[in-house]
Amino acid sequence: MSDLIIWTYDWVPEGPRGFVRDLRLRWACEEAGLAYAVKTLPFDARGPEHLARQPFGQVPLLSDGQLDLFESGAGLLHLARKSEMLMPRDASGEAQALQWTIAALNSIEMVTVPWWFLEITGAKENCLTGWMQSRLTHIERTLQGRDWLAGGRFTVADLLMADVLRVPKVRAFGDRPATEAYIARITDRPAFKQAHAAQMAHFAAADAARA
Ligand SMILES: N[C@@H](CCC(=O)N[C@@H](CS)C(=O)NCC(=O)O)C(=O)O
Repeated sequence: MSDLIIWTYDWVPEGPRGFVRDLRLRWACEEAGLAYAVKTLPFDARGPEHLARQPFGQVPLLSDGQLDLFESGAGLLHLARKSEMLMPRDASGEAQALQWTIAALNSIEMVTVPWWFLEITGAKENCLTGWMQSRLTHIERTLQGRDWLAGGRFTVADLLMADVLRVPKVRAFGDRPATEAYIARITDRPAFKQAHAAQMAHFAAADAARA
């Protein structure tokens, strides 16, 4: 029995299924061959117990024995310390993987999430479009020259960057062939498919339990 527990919601509406961020942690465990269990927190009633463990009432959480971690990025880096599969052990490869992991969160997702949120809320003019376009253009140029972001091979940074970029509205925005090939290649990995299928099955079972 593993000490790793990934916490997600007991149920979510259809829209976010396949994109709830517990998938990042499931995917990393699958890549690294780390055993894990999945447990749930109520989606509808986020009480003090949830808030004590995740100050924003969100998921995912990662438990490792006595350690409880929130923020999917923190969870990924914790898992990466357990497996060279996710993070190179040489100083340069590790530094590059850390750099690109933070870039995925702080230079790309920081723009893409508010952008698509404005899109789905039907804002007449999305004032973040120019900013996002600029970031995506820079990523496209970066990916034109390489298959991977760090250390010349797949790392946790690619897992996270691909997960950030695969959001349908972002993916459909503009014509960025290198980025599209990157997302397609990375989400074709068996570990992604396993994690994705497991999340979809989890929420389908939740529907059945509610019915
Ligand atoms: N920065 C957080 C974001 C977590 C997040 O947005 N979680 C979503 C599910 S993917 C959530 O719990 N949404 C419900 C809410 O914000 O109330 C992380 O990466 O863990």
